[in-house]
Amino acid sequence: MSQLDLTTEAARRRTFAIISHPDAGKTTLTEKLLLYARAIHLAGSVRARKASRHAVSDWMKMEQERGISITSSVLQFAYRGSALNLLDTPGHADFSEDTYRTLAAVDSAVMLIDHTKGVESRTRKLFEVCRMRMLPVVTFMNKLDRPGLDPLELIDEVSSTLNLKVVPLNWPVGMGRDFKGVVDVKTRVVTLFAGGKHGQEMVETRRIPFEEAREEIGGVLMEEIEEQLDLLQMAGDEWSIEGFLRGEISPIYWGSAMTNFGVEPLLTFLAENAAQPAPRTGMTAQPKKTPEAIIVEPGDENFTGFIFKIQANMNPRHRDRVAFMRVVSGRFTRGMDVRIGRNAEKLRLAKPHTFMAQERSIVEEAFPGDIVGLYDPGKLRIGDTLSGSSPIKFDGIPRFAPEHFARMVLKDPLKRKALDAGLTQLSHEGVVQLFYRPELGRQDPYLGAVGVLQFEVLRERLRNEYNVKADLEMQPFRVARWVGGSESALAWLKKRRDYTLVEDRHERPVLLAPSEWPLSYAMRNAEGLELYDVEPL
Ligand SMILES: Nc1nc2c(ncn2[C@@H]2O[C@H](COP(=O)(O)OP(=O)(O)OP(=O)(O)O)[C@@H](O)[C@H]2O)c(=O)[nH]1
Ligand SMILES: [Mg+2]
Repeated sequence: MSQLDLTTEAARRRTFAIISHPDAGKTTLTEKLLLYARAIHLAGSVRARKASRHAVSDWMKMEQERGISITSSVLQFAYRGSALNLLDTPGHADFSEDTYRTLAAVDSAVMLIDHTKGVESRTRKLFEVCRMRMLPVVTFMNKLDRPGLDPLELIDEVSSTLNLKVVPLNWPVGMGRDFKGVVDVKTRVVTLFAGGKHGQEMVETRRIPFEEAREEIGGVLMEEIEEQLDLLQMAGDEWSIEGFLRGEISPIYWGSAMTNFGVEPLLTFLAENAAQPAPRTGMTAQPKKTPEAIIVEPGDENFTGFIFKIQANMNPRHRDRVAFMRVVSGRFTRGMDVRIGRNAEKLRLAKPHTFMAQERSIVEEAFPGDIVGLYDPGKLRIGDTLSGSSPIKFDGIPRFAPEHFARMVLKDPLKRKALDAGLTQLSHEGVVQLFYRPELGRQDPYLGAVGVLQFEVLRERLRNEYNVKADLEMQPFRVARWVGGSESALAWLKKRRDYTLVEDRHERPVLLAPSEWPLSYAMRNAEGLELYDVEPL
């Protein structure tokens, strides 16, 4: 393949995640974007999840029963000449680790705001992660089919709580039962919506000039809108695509994922303007050579990618393990040999595939920005870098310190082996983190989670997938810190009986404590002690 083809293919890619507080409508919107890209024919209402048709991206049994998203799912589709990779993320705080990892794999984010509620707490946290990574963020005000906040006040709230410049690119015509359409802020062309079979099918749209809409819809509403648009023009921030791509300005679209009103303008914006694949920084990782800092560009000929998520048993009929890889540079081809940066081991990528929720199809090739599923023979870890030539390591994906701890108590002692296998596998997926007690070796580890629901997922999956019934025994710890710094500080901690020291998956010391207090005591008394709340990479 020529350099030109590679660059063209990379430039077509748009890889983005949808983020928000729980229940703002991410999964519903995901489905509607697919509907409008004609990747599915009929949308299954998320609300009717308990019935037979489930939302395409909520495939796990628990997700379907509870109607919430637990893990991120990947969907790939084409629209207007662009190749889109969409990642639907869980909003629930207990699964935020999964969302943080997903944000490491995308180039833009769509932030959903329920306009009846404004900026909610999880949205704020997730936006901060986007800002840390300087991701461009598109805002979608959702649920306009219900009465909500005054649009001008709402954009003010977004701007001030997130400390972000926002620029509406369209504007709602009415809301609630009177939500009739949207006006393009620049051209003032009004798009009116009708029909749509309660969101199952695309809506009928009609585009008319502002003046015509004034006659049709009624003077009062259109006059109010005209005033708002004039006000925006005078007092609002100016739109700039460069500012958006730098993560400084967020464009705002309005609509209803449920009724499909306003979904198409958002999709068009994403296909045309969402960020193209970005370069990535890392280090060379050739054995016995001094590592050097590198920047890998999407157009670099050598294939590179990294693993941001591992999921076992996606298909209950095959006990398989899938690693989700984001392509960073070069052209990926089926069956190619790569090296893992962590240990320079060689790996053949035999059966790569793309996703449409649980539907998968084999891919022959993939380009920068694409998300590819790899069959993992148990050799890959979250954060691993793969390279087509000499091994390299991209900057890793951090793990956050857990805040809840438990151990598993087996009901049937003969299932010990199955339990160990399940725990190891599920921890590689990031379902929970394992902490080993040095005196017990690899047996009976402590389990750590950022949110308690992670434990429920663990127990459920152990039962369904490993046929292991076990009870959780909660542990009194609330804080975990990775221990670094001087040897003498570590020795100080080890000598004192009142500190619980365990080991993480890489045999690194981790301190567990019931509160922050013992940590500050240790910091004051153990010279040279360093404690980290994000895993050292
Ligand atoms: N009225 C109205 N309801 C909506 C709209 N979009 C989504 N909903 C409803 O809001 C609820 C939550 O929708 P989901 O799409 O599951 O929300 P989510 O953000 O994916 O939720 P989590 O993944 O659990 O964080 C469902 O009952 C949807 O039917 C909308 O535009 N209007
Ligand atoms: Mg969801």
